[in-house]
Amino acid sequence: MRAVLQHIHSLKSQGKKAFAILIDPDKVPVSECAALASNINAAGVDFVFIGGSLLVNDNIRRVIPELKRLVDVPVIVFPGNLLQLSTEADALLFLSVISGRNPEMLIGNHVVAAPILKAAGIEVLPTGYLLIDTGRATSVHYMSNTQPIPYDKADIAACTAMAGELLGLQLIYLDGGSGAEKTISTEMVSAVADSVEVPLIVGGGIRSRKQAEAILKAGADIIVVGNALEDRSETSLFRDLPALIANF
Ligand code: 1GP
Repeated sequence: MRAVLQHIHSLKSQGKKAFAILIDPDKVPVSECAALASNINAAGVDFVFIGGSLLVNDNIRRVIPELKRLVDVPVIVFPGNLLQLSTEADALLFLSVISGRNPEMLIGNHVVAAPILKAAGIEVLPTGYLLIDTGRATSVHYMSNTQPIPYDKADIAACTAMAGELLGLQLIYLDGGSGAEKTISTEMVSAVADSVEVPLIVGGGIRSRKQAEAILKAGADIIVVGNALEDRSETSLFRDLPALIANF
């Protein structure tokens, strides 16, 4: 097993939870990477995810190597599409959108990416991505051209995650989409956590310590927060979430 996946497994086997910050590279000019990295290092974030459903400039090419150089934790590409296929990070979420039925998102893009990833030797994290309907269409909903799993259908999410695990995927990511109005329900998180052995990542709409705690208690291994940390009024989350995780 390679380094980042091994680290995720080792945290899980020790009963430790983890906190990933999602960086939208459109919103972080290279000139601001040093300040951001210093916040990340001081706060005790466990992973940096970077990517977006649709990027409107080419910052990602410069931001990934810069953050990799500056932060103390693994930098992991969370690619919204093939144009974000950077091989300069520590690892890349090789996402199959198993909640949907769009063949490009299930396997097509992967065929195109495979030789590039293999040649680069970047650590690839085979991940079953489940998009959940959290009330309104998010960018990933539209851009992936897939139908999300209904909010209250925990059984569909659990069976989908089981199928992903049986297919050999190494991580399951339950996502309500960036900027989701509400988080995924704790019922769904626990149904999925009880159905698979592989580590469970949960994100989308987490804006408070209370929400994060409920999702972790329901069985998430890694929580992902993006939008709330971009909002300067909520920067206390930078302190609160690592503290919550350390005392879990
Ligand atoms: C989105 O799970 C991430 O893919 C994070 O979502 O930006 O709403 O925190 P937020």
